[in-house]
Amino acid sequence: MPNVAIVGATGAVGQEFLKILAERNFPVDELRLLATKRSAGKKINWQGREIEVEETTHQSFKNIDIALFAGGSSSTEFAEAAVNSGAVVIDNSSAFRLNPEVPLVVPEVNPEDVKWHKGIIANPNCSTIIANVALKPIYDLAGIKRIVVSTYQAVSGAGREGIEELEAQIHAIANGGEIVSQAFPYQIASNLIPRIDVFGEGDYTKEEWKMVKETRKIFHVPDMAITATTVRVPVFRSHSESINIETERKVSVAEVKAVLSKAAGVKVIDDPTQDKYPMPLYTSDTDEVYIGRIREDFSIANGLNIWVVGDQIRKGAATNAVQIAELLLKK
Ligand code: 2RA
Repeated sequence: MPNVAIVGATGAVGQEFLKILAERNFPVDELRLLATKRSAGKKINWQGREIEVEETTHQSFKNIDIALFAGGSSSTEFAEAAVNSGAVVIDNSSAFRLNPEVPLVVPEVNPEDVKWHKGIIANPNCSTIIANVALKPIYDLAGIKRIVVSTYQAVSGAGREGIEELEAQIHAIANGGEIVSQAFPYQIASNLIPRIDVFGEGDYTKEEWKMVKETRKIFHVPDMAITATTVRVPVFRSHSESINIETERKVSVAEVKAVLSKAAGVKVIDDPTQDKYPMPLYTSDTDEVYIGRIREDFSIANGLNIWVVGDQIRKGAATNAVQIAELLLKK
């Protein structure tokens, strides 16, 4: 059984790693929990074991086979040390995602890319993973000419701080109190913020470029026509995405529903007569990517509109990383 380390074990994604490793019965011999100095010494119970959180150092990875990095700056600081110690790093930060030497993997889309890793495998951005799981069956069915995606991203994407900030602001609005905004540039309660991460080329944000560039890399289509607008919404967990797709080949809505219904990792909830469609309140804490509102886009010859929702911390981060670890074990 592999020895596993979790770097960033006390954060939102790190905590989810613990839950998912247990739920999926991932075989673990030693589990080493690593975090910043501030969290060192904390005791965490996992599967009947009491494990003390240690400060991450360059020496933390001795005898570790798989190192799950939850994200953030620790990846650039410690991933190389983990690889040099012989571990395979599965990294949830954006540090290595576009590095041509590093596979970027969504197990439902490009599992074969795990095979050529050189020590690091990158876990894609949360909104990219959720979109890509939904796009793959349509890509295989009809080819894709162009994608226009608009996201409605939960505060969990900004980690524990984001979740606590929305909670505090809702409380302040209800009880009268000061609204403090630190995790986000503006008040998020009762608001939408059409800016996630920093602005970059062409006035698109880094989050928008992640969706474009990561999707191209995962699908191995470097010139895929894709554009994105990413928006933070006052929802705790689960990102939602409106995706407009122009397919290469004309397909009926019935055909699309049929392939999506059978696709790995997907659950279709789509019954307008019963008012059924996916919503973030009900998809949180689950691993599937939910798809509904599947309609023809009548404004173009081969157009489709779909509505996609997935738990950002699970399939958008921790579950996808653990699935990559499972592929590694199979390999
Ligand atoms: C967000 N994409 O939602 C980020 C998290 N990886 O902010």
